[in-house]
Amino acid sequence: MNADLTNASLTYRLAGKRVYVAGHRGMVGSAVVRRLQRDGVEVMTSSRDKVDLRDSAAVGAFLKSAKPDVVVVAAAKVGGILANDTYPADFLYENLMIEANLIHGSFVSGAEKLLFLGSSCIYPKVSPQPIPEDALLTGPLEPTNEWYAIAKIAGIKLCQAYRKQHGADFISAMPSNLYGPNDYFDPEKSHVIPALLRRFHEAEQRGDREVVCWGTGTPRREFLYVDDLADACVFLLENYSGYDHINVGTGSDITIAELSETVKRVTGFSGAIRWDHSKPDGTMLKRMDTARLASLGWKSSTSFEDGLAKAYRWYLENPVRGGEVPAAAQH
Ligand code: GFB
Repeated sequence: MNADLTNASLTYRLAGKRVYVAGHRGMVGSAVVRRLQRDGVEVMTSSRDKVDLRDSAAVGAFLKSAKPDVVVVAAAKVGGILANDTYPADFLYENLMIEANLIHGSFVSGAEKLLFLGSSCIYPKVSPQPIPEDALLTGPLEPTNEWYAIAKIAGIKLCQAYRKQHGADFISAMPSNLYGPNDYFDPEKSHVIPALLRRFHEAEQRGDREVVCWGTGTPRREFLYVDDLADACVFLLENYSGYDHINVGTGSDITIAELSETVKRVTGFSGAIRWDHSKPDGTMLKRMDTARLASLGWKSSTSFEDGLAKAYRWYLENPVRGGEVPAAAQH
């Protein structure tokens, strides 16, 4: 195993390895599975009814018998700003359990490599823009998502601890706000893109005169298409072995008001937009510094217009999934 505590690049090939993707039914996990299968890599998954990822004995037994070479931790309890704020115990407890079980179990079962996925919400509420990796733990978190953020910070620290104590080649990547196929299109609990695609689409279908969006519309967000993240995951597994987590984003952001206008155009809604100021804005700025990943040799390739059109097409073609509660799914 690689015990490097600096940030080393390396060449590790996934070809011929057995890769376990935890959270394969979710948006991120399913994109990682698609990406690996495209390359002919052997992918393993576990079904929720057989292996509850919150159960350490079940996860330990599964990993001991499956013995994957590589593990991708794309499983998590996820949701948008209101879900995070409403269910703090679920977001903290479930995410701590899932990641601790998978990271420890992977170490015990002898995995050669592990990739843990977090979120840009790990950074302080007020951070330099764009946010560099070393802004972590330099200030207070955004209150609406501090529970999820604390769990994700613990996941980064677990990877670093297993590297430091045991020489395990466990790495972490922090994506910006994600969207794409297999997202969770719930009007209340989901993230802003699926929520707005659904709300504007349904309003257009009913012929409504207005659509309500949350907050003031002034916060800025950086949106990354999930297939680009999956590509970055493969890139990092093959080219990075280091102690520090790595930001994954596009390097550009837009206001929520601009996003709403774009969703309005894409869905063909012709009415007005009203802002509900009783709903939280969350953090105002969240664009990440992606220089470290760029210096390793990766950048995103899907334009926002293309990605949004693909996400909307997926929603139209998968109406049932639209309101379903997701299984363990990473966002
Ligand atoms: O996507 P979202 O829930 O995530 O909200 P966060 C982004 C912004 O969109 C906020 C506004 O300013 C919301 O007020 N917004 C407008 C809406 N209309 C809507 C709507 O209908 N639904 C939603 N959901 N938002 C999450 C964290 O924060 O980011 C998670 O809570 C995770 O922990 C995720 O890290 C990536 O960017 O505010």
